[in-house]
Amino acid sequence: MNERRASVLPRTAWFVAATVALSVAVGCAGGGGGGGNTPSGAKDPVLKTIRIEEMEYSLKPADITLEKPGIYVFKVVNAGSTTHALEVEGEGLQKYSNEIEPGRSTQLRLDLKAGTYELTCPVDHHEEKGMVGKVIVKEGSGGQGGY
Ligand SMILES: [Cu+2]
Repeated sequence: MNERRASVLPRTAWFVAATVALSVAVGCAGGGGGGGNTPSGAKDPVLKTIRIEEMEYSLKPADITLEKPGIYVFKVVNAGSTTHALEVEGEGLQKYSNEIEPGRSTQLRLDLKAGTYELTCPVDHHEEKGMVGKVIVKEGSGGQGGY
C-alpha cells in the first residue's frame, strides 16, 4: 500500500512541474519582449499598396481615389530618366519620399484621413512642368456614400 502511494506521488510532482514550466513559457511569449519589436502590420494593416509612376513630367495615375481612410503604401516608381521624388500634402499631413533615381522605386507609408491630398514632385520645378496629382480619400464607412 505504501509502495503504491510512493509511485503515484512522484508522477504528480512531475506533472505539476511540467505545468509550471509550460505556463512560464506561455507567460514569456505573451508578456515578454515589450520593448518594441512588434511585428509590423499586425496593428496597422496596410489597406492597399498603390503604384505611382513618375516620369518627365507627369505622375501616373495622376488621380487616385481611395474608398476609405486608413494606412496606405504608395510605391513610387521612377519610370523616367532623371531623379524624381514624391510629396504628399493635405489634411494636415505632409510627407516626402526620398529622391528616386531613374529605374528605382521607393515606398511611402501614409496614414490617410478622408479628404483631398495633393501629389507633387518636389524636385526642381517638376511640379510646374506637370508632375502633379491628386488623392481623394472617401469617408468609407457610410456604405451608400455619395453619388
Ligand atoms: Cu520630378
